[in-house]
Amino acid sequence: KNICVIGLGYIGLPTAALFASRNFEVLGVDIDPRVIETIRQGKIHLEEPGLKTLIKDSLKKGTLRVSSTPAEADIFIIAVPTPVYEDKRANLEFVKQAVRDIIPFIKQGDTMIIESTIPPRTTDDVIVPMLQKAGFDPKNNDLYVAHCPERVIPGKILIELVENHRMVGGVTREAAKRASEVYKPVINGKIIETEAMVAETAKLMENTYRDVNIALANELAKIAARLNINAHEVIELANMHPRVNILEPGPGVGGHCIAVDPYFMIEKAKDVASLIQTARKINDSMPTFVVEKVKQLTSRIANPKIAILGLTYKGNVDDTRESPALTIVHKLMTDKHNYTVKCHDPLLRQEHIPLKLYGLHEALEDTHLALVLADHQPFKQLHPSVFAETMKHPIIFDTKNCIADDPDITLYKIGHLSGL
Ligand code: SAJ
Repeated sequence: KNICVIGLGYIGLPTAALFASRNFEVLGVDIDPRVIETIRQGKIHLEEPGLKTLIKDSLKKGTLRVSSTPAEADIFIIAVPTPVYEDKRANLEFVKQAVRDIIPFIKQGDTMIIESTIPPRTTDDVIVPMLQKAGFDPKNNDLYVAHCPERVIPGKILIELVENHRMVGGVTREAAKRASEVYKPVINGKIIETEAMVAETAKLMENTYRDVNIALANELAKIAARLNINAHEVIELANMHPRVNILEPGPGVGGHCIAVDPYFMIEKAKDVASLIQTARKINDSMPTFVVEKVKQLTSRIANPKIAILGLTYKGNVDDTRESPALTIVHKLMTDKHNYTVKCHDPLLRQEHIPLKLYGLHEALEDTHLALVLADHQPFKQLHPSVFAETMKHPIIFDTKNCIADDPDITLYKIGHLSGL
């Protein structure tokens, strides 16, 4: 069977590669000519373990081709981004454009799958009417339309793409069945057939659940700071209860999913989505909380120098989208206290980020405070002597609970700010 995948980002590219590796004929389409050029050269524009090899092999075998324009296929998979407008409503323009772009190539009996995250009811209320206008009748199965959200975690995409359970939400029962058959040959997890609007909402609630629970951990960190209690120890002990699982506090919630998806729920029922809105506010307040604590920690120092360790939205990824670390760096750089800020991130390359990057020693040298904002593996393995030998006064503020304590350093953690 022929598959046309629209959008070759974090989801579309691994999806195209997976199908191509299982000998489907796959055409990957992206509007960005640089993406197409890079892939044609056997390279990729994003870091993900195992992906480069998979793509190289499929290009060599000829099962994967890439292009700037779609072509006829039996199955169309849309995996384009859904950004948010300034007011946080979903911007569906890329999704709608992808539908418009493939309409000339769709024929009766084809399957069309939307993997992009979209607000509840979008498949039925926005996508289906577009197809009806173009002369199709998906409600009567002349075209099989389904929403099949992805659930993969960056850093483990190729594993989770195969192993995770998958929900396929059809506009009709038959559409769900067809979509489920698309994934069956490549997925080990269960495939559950449902309605499009249930799949849309379930996907959003997964990320909202995580956002709300991280907010709870962050609120605990703030309360613990006020009361001089070690929140990390509280969490460890509370989580020994068989039905409790408090997540980890941190510098805020970043990435393109958890910091964004809850707004898609809010926009559809703002007056009743109060917990979800509060959770967003708490998580968005964390960069300010971190900066306040940095101010307290450096209050006796004139022109404090700060080393930032980690700029990505979480550990072991090269993605800075919605990263709270960037908000924190910006706040520090524009603060009246005249902070000198030197950033280090072993996962980022200079050309990908407008901030100047320093090597670890250069960043730490002569600084008063090291602020850890991502739990990259190399940071977890740092020997405390690295801080002790390079810094003026080795004070470390670890917002990701990843640095080992040691008598040679003064270590503060986001959930354990004793004395502040
Ligand atoms: N974070 C915390 N404390 C925690 C866990 C995470 O502060 O205890 C922060 C992280 O540092 C990061 C943010 O939350 O800034 C999000 O990270 P994440 O690892 O929780 O999730 P993502 O955004 O990388 O991927 C999520 C996943 N969703 C769920 O776990 C419910 C993934 O399975 C989804 O496929 C993905 O969103 C998506 O694309 O929707």
